[in-house]
Amino acid sequence: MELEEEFQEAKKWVEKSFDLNVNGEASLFEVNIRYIGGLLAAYYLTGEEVFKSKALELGEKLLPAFNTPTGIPRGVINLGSGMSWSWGWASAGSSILAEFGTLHLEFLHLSELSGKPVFAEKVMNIRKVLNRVEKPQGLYPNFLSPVTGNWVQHHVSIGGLGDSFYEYLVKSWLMSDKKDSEAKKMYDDALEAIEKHLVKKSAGGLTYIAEWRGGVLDHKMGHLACFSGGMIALGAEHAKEERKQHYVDLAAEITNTCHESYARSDTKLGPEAFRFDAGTEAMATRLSERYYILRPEVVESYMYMWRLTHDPKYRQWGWEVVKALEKHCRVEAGFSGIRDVYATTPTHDNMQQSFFLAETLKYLYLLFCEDDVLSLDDWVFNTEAHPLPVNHTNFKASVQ
Ligand code: DMJ
Repeated sequence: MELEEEFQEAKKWVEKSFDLNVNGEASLFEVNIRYIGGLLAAYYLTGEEVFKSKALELGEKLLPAFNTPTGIPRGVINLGSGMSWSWGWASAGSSILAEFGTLHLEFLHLSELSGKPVFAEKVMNIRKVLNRVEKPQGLYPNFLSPVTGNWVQHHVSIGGLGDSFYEYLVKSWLMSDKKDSEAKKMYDDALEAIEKHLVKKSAGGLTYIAEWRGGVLDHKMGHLACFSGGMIALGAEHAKEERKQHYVDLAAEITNTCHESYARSDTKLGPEAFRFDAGTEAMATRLSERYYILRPEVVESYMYMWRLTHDPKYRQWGWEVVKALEKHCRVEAGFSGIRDVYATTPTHDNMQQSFFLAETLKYLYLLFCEDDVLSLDDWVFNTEAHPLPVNHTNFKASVQ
């Protein structure tokens, strides 16, 4: 993006001020996707050693979280002391699917770059535990005990708490240059179960993915779940010939539903969650779900759909978002989330989340670029949109 000066400034900060021994509560998942993912991408895009060494140093600091009876990591870590524990709010000391299931891409790169198999071993073990445990109707619940390796609750969601686990299955396969067939099979099987049990069509013809609570459906879709249009589009190209068109259509339908959640608001930005019950379609019904915190998932799906189909509507939809962000979220110091997408003059939450730069703006930029800018043949985006290279050469060693 030619932001040379900003890059030099950030590099200097990483060199001099990035404190890896900070004492306090850090999320293993967030440290991995935001910091390690960001450092790895910066290394691969520039070749500057400082990013590689910081990523490896940080990776080592996460390893104590895996010292559990099953090897499923706990969610919280103190980088200074190496102590780790489970989130207080997660039932019965459980670990979260989207958290321990979203380490694979980065950890394989840490092994590649360091020559140390330990990182790859940790994530391959997670996969082993997941393959061993019985899955209700083929679905993956969101909470697993790191002590017993069993599910703690039967809540299934492709939105928050589940989301990027599924994304990392298909991306693990793509990042391995399509050699990691185990990841592909897990993805295919999971998607089949999701389609069978969670994908629904509203009376108004909108396709959505519901949540599952021990067999009972909650007809709600979170903004977070809107990444799934892009994920299914990404996988569609590589599906069996007879299923390809089906998945392209499903991806397009889900992306269209997410666009509707934006189009039906006054601000043209979408709510945190929208529902399909009691006559409601693609709108938030609860006051507490009306906010927009600059999340990327909808434009992320526009970007993948654009690259897959080149249908100009995805660029038009992306442009609607650009205009809405300018109108409602731009503030003096940057961009802010808003409290109610249905308000004519929404109030700001005074927060610019880091994923706004890492993801929302990056996906918008890529939506309007040529396809060879970070080509999907050569790069996979981690769940924070940090690009990691596809391993076209010697991946085999690290996935066995
Ligand atoms: C990001 O931090 C990541 O995409 C994560 O996987 C879930 N969503 C947030 C942004 O909404």
